[in-house]
Amino acid sequence: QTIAKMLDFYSQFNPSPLSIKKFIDFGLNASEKKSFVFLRKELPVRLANIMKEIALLPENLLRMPSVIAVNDWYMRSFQEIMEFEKKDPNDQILEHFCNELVKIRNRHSDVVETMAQGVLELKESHDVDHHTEHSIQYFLDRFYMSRISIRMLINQHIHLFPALLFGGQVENVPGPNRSKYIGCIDTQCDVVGVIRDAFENARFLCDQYYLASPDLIVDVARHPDFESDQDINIVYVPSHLYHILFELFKNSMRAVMEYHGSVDQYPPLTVTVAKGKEDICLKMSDRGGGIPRSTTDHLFKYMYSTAPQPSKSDAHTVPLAGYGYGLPISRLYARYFHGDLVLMSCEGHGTDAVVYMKALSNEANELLPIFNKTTSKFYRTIVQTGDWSNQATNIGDRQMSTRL
Ligand code: W6P
Repeated sequence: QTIAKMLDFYSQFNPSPLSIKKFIDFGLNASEKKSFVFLRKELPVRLANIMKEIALLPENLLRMPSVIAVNDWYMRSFQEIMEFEKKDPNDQILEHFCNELVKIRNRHSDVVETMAQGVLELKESHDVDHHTEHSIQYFLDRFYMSRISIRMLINQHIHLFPALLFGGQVENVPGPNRSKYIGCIDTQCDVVGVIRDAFENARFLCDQYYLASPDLIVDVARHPDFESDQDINIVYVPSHLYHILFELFKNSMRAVMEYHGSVDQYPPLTVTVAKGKEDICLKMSDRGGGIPRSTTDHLFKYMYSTAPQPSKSDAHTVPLAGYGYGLPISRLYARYFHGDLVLMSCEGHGTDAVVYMKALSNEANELLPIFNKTTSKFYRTIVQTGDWSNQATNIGDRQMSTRL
């Protein structure tokens, strides 16, 4: 069986999205054997789906050394999981599987930076037209989302069934010692705690660079009928939430510090936390002068933010690094379990960033890219010409009005 044949085979299946609730049920009830049998099919399906899409990238991007490297990692990982296709799940195989997953996860740890490097290589060697830029945006959103999901599956298996630690399950102990974690899901995730944690770490960088930083005010919105002083706990992956908030805090702090210059007091950042029936919302507000409405959308564009990075040796000059891939990837983390990240700015005043999460764990389903005919059509179709007067693609119209 050639690898190309296996890729064709597994890419015919759609990935099976799991909800947070399913992850938890699985973590509480499923045996290692069951997890193994699920993953040896689901991982190749998710890998093959996205590998088919890599193959559709613009040719000149596919030829960039960094993109070739990333593609090789995927090939190798796919092949390694194929080795388990027909294996009988005895203890030795299960342990070997776990070790292979750790290997695969580590192999792919620098994928985001390496793909960004590939886009840079393309920019430096070619003129990137509108359509290519559009394809790359579309691809990277899907590619990074696929990666988030694959890492989630791998992490759950590794955490639930650690191969070498005490030969088995440490998380699944019943009774009072039972952890509130199921894999990387915290069943009582203290939202305000994660907010303060992300704030403190961003503040550390801010203080280093600006020698000052804004304060934080956390405001827990409460329904008047529920006067209880309870913390807001949710079922979520704290590392994902932390990633999003750390990124937002860095952006807000930089805006506040740059906008106000040297003053004694900086306006604080405020985070409002609200828990409704359907959504949990975190609204982070800064008074950092805002950004023009016309640039809001650009902040989520990979090509817009792909500027050559300052070398790592002068790290102290980029503590609150620019809009790298931070915002687009944070939005993917929010969307991964059907939440969202929205920016609303008032130029001349400040910016609100709202993070939405699903309040119900059975509605927090993975949002996954699937590869099908529509996908391949997307990469071949040229960008539609707009039919509103404001669209720059209407070259003919514009010339007409200039002449009049
Ligand atoms: C700004 C720009 C920005 C991006 C993301 C989050 C907060 C902020 N504030 O001025």
